Formats: sequence, C-alpha cells, structure tokens
Amino acid sequence: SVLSAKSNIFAKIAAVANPVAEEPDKIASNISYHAQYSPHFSPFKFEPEQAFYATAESVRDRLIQQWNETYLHYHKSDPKQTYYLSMEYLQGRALTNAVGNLDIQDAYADALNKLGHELEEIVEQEKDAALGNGGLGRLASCFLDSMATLNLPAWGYGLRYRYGLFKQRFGKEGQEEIAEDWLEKFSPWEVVRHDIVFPVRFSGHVEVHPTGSRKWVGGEVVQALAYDVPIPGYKTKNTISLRIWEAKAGAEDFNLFQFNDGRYESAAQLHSRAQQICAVLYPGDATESGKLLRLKQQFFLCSASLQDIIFRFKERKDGKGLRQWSEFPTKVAVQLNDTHPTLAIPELMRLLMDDEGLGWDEAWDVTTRTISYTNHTVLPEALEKWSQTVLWKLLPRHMEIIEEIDKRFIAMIHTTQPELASKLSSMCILDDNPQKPVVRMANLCVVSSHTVNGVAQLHSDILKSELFADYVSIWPNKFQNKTNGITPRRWLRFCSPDLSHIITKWLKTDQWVTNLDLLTDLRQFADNADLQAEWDSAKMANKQRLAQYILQVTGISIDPNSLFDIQVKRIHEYKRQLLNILGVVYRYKYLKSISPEERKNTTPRTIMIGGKAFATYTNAKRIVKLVNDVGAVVNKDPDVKCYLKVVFVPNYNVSVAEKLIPGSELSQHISTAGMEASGTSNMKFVLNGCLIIGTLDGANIEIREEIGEDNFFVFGATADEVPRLCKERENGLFKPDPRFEEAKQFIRSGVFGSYDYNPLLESLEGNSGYGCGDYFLVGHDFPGYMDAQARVDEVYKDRKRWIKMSILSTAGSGKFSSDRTISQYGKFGKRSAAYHKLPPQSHLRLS
Ligand code: NBG
Repeated sequence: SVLSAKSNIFAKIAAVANPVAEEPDKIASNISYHAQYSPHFSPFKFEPEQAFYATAESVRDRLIQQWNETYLHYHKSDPKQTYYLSMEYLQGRALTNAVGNLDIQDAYADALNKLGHELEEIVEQEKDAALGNGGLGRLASCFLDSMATLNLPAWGYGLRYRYGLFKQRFGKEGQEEIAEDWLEKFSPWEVVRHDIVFPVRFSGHVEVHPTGSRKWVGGEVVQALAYDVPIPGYKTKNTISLRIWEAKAGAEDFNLFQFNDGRYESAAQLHSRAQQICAVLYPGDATESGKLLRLKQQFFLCSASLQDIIFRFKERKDGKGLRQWSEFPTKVAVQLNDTHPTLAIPELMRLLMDDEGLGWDEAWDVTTRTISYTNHTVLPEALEKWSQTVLWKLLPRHMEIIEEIDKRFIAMIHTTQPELASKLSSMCILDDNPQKPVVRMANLCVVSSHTVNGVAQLHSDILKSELFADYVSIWPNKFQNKTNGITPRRWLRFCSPDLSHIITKWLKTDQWVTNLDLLTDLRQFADNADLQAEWDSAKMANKQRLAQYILQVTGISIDPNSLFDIQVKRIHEYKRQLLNILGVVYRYKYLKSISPEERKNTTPRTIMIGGKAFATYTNAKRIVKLVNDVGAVVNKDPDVKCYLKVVFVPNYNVSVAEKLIPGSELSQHISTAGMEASGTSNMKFVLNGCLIIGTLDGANIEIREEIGEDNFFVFGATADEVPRLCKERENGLFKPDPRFEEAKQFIRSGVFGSYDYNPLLESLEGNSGYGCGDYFLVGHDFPGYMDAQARVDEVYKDRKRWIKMSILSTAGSGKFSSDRTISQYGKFGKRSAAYHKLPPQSHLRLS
C-alpha cells in the first residue's frame, strides 16, 4: 500500500527534487539532463526529434509529481471514483496539451529557444496516439480532459493497442491502409506499472462445488499489465490516469524444451497468442477468428479493469474493517462507452459471486447500482450481437450469468408488467433464433444499468421512442440525455491561440477556458468594427497556415482568399460525403458552362474533404477515390482554377484536425436526419468561428438553437419525414432533381477518369433493394443542399456579414463544452447515486 511507513521516503524525495522550476534556464538544463541521462539515441545529437523526447520527459517529471500527489490525496480521502470503460481513446498528441494545462507553455518555449529550438517545431515531432476510430474515441479523450479539469476522481480504462488506427495512403486503386506504429520508438507519456498485473482467463469450464457454488477454471490465462498515461487538468494539480492494458504471457508459458528442440514457433505459441489480443484496434471481423479476437479484446478490457477496481475498493478500506459490499456503488461508478465493454456486467457479477462469495441478489443489486451505459448509435449494423455459441466457448461462466439475468428479467415482466409479455421476444437479452442464436448486448446493458443515455437530444428522444421504447414504461427515469461536448482547451485555447487572445481581450478575462458559457458575452461586440477586423485577421492567419500545410502534404496550392469549406470525419454513406462531392461535380460543370466574365461573379471555393474508410467498406473507399479523382481533374483545369479547388486531405487524425479547424470558414455536417447520434466535430468548428451547412440531425439541432437560425445554413429532410420519404421512394414516387441527374451523368461520362463508378452511383438509384434505392436520401436532399450552398456563396460576398456570423457562432457555442457534459453526468448521479459528489478538494487548484 502507498501508505506504508516506507513510502514516506517519497514525500522527502518529492520535496527536494522538484524536477522543474518555472525559470527557462532551469527548464533548459532539465531538458539537457534528459537528453544526456535518459538516452534513447546516440550521444550528442539534439535534432528536433531528440529535443522532443527530452522535452516530453522533462514535462513528464512535472506531471508525475502532480500525479502522485493526486493519487495519494484520493487514496486518503477515498471519494467515490468514476471509471470510464472504453475500447477507444483518440488522444492525439500530448505535449502542447500538457504544457498548456500546466500553464508552463511560455517557460518551455523560452527554454527550447535557449537550446536552439522552437516549441512549435518540436511539438510536430510527436506521433498521434490514435487508439480509436472517430467521434466515440475522441469523446472519451475530451471527457478525460474535463474530468481532470473539474477535479474529479476519475479513471479511464482502455487497451494499449500496439498499432492504432491505420495510416491512410493512396495507390492507383485509392486508399491503402498501413499499420500505424505509434510506439515505433516509444511513448514518453506512458508509465508501465510492473506491480499492477491481473490474470484474465478465456475458455475453460465451470466447476460446481458440493455447496452449489460455481467456479470458472481451466482454459487459457493471459496477464494484463497496466500502463498509465497522465491526464493533467487545466490549471489544477488534479492529474488523473488513463490506464491501458497490455496482454502478456509469463516466462512459464515459454516452452524452453520445445525451443531447444528447434520448434521455435510452437515454443512461443502462448506468447504470440497473448500478443494478438492488443495487436490492433478493431481487427477485421469478417472471419470467425476475427470475431473471436474482438470479443477477447472486449473481455480483456472488462476483466482487467474490474479486478483493478475491486482491488482498489478493498485497498482503501483503510483500517475500517472489511467494507460492506453494499457500499461498493457509493465508491464506484462504471460508465460503459457504448456496448463494447458490456461484458463488464457479467464479469462484475462473477467476481462478486464466485470470488467474493456474494449471493445473486446482493451481487445484482451492487452491479445495477454501479453500471451505466451510453448509447452512441441507432444504426442497426452497429448494434452489437455476439454469437451465443462463441460466447459459450470463450466465456462459459459469463454465459450462465447472462442466461440467468435474462431469465429473471423475463420473470419480472410476467409478474409486474404482463402487458409487455408480447414484446418480450425483442426485449429479452438472448435471441434464440435457431439459425443464429445471439446475445443482444444493448439489451443486456439496458436491463443491467441504472442509467442509459443518448448523446444529443434528438438521439436520446429516438432511443426512447424507438430503439428502447418498450423499456421506458418499466423504467421511466432510466433514460437520459447528455448532449456531447468537446474540450475547449485543445479545441480552441491551444489550437487557435490568436483567436483565443482576441476572445480573452474582448471578454477581459480568460475564464472562458473553463467556463465556456462566458463566450455569450461576445455577442454584444458582434457588430463592432474593431473586433471584426481583429477576428478577420486572426482567421486569415489561420487560413494561411492551413494553406501552407495543404501545400506541404498534397502539393496543391490553395488560395487563402477563397472560401475554405471542410468536411472531415470517418467516411460513411450516412455521413454523405457523396452528397458533398456530387455538389462539387455540379459546381464544376456549371463553372465550365458559363463565360469567364460570369465566373468572376462567383464565390471562389476550396473544398477539403478528409477521413478514413474502413478497410473492407467498399462504397466508402469508392467515395474516397471519387474525391481524389475529381480533385485531380478540377485542380488542373485552367478555366476554373481561380474558382474551385478540391482537396482530399490525407490521413485525417486529431493533429490534422487541430490544423484544419482553426482555418475553416464553412464546414459540412450533412448526415441523413436521425442517423448521426450527435457529431462532435460540428462543435469544434463552430467554436472556432466556422459556419455550418447541415441537416437537422444530432447535435446540429442544438447548435442551431444556440447560435441562431440566421447563422446556420440548414437544409434537408427532418428525422420524422425520413420514414415517409423512404416509403414513397419504394413505391416509385420519387422524382430526382435534374441537377442531381446531371452530376451523376457527368461522372459516368468519364470526365474524372476511367474508374468504374457505376456501382457507387447505382446505390443512389432504383427504388429499393440491397445496395440501391438511395437508402440515405442523397437524391431527395440534393436540391435543398444546392440551394443552401447558393445561400452560402451569396453571404460570403458580404465580408462584414460573414465575420459577424462567425463571431456569433463562437459566441453561441458555450453549451458544447465537455465540462458541461461531464457536470451533467455528475448531477444526475446525485439523484441516482451514479456519480460521487465533488469531494472538498479545492486545494487542488493551482491558483
Ligand atoms: C458515434 C456517433 C457520433 C457521436 C459519437 C460520440 C459511434 C458508435 N458513434 O454521432 O456516430 O458524436 O459516437 O458520441 O461511434
């Protein structure tokens, strides 16, 4: 225990060896110290790369000190802890964020200057930690920042994937995926905890004891080893942990006899099996073995994390005698980030019953008061269903528990709500369809959690009225909305320092960084000519920086005086990048058809599209290829080159977003209504004074409410119109707009090369059927989209008006701070006992 007498030594060390003081000279010598005595490279090299690692280690010293103090504080005060379980974290780079949150940015910049380097250049050396896919993973990372900043005692739990989200390259056929080697050298931010190791079992069987108790034995056991990443709060000492697990086999699993016998592969078989678990984020799941591997990853995260949580609960009983298990939910809140960590439910039941000796009722009470679940999608293909057969093989004891939960749920319905009996076939957890029996993970979550939330108002309404409608009458208060948010530190304060300084100057305070609602005070200055001029020049400087970046990564030169129009997100048909590019194609054709004189009256645009397509998602890859092909033709065409540029921004990730968003003027959030649960990049763009063209979907609706209808270019079908429109379409009643037909025809004519785009375009045609019938209503929304784009072009011609709208966008985005989201999760918790109250720890504040 950290409280043993021997550990007092640490207090003494910390007191004398405060690693870095604020003075640049001392920092510079600390950086040099690390370059020399924590060597990772040959001696006497101090190029930007070496400087980055030495700087990061110097900053880490500082973090570790705060981190240990935070840990000790919570260990002593023993507050209720929040545990966020997520298969994904999109942390991105950490250096700018660390020196910014610690408020030592200037001192480090000066120190590096003394050593002949620029901080801005050094931060570019860092690789992104991309242990996630998109919005869901980035949300987890924003939440960590907010929890640390709000002085909450929280932990993130995840997996330490050897290779993160793939690197995107381009070949003849379009996107190619390359393993993303974020640990190629090493990550200076993670700390291995050799003392935190838990066994995780797979397969085996259930042993029944004469007493009737059951125990899971046999099978294969791998070790989960903890790596911790410090998460500093903004201007507070509170530094929490992201604990990511690595899978390891032990020395005893290495068969020395076989190895000496020349059977090298088989000797190391258990080691390589363990390594597979954390090898990659989202291994392909088209094959049975791929599915099994994903399930193993999920269970590995759940089991290791829960063993750790229980260990901490027991460790902190602090001489008060064995804590009652009924107190567990007053000390522990577990939030499931989507259904991926659902196995935490049967695993907690198992640990409580089989290891701790609780009876079913007591274990169930503890579990259901501990767990809550966030749903992030209503798209049917993303709702997880795991094969019962596979689960019985991999987790036999858990399947017994899941069966029992289901049985008791069904019995409860029969006794308390018999009117729901007819709905049970879709409400229950096990789908016993003899062809393919599955476990419905979302149903297991709903039945076992005390709270279920959606991530934007519309999405939460859809959960209540459709996906989980049948459960609402049983548990009317279980279903909540928590509109997503983003951290204003990374997404404004640090990525757009010029705009931040202007905001601080006009608000006469920098408190907005932790109280984003203060941005509304900018409204009163929206017409002020001085503010407008400053705003305009800050945006222009950001656009110029972005233009330079685009030139550097694509070789395409873009004009900072053109309208910068950006759509960046994972490529998915429901997100409708295809609508965007069809609009571009129509614009190109139109520009070609008018005279050079007429062209001068049009608004010059640079359209940037970026995002990764899942490796096996064929239509998504075709869309990526189409954008590239259109760009290749348009950008070379001398007739339009002053009026239109089309750029595919390669390898979109967090650090690319930090460059694009500050330089954006218009961004597209144009999903089919009802399909984008929330969206979070929409929030980042408006926060940076970017206007939105978008549908009434996800958080767009709330953003438009906050910034005002006049400042939002809206178009398209609404969520409640979609079912009727789909019906009409099926009945052959849809008449496409001629502009839509022209755009498709133009692509088919081969203007953009010889690649066969027919299969992609056919998905937009016909009335119904697999891969056609325009399921995402691109054709229906096309004319509305084109009209909205025409409004954009008109408004952009009036620079003053545009800048005013830009200021009002930033001014209206206060609601979308993840600090607000996290506080709301916390507030509801007081009622439901889900989250702790803020413990008295104001001393954690730095200032
Ligand atoms: C995504 C939604 C987004 C939402 C993020 C974060 C999944 C399963 N869902 O709309 O598509 O913003 O979650 O909540 O990744």
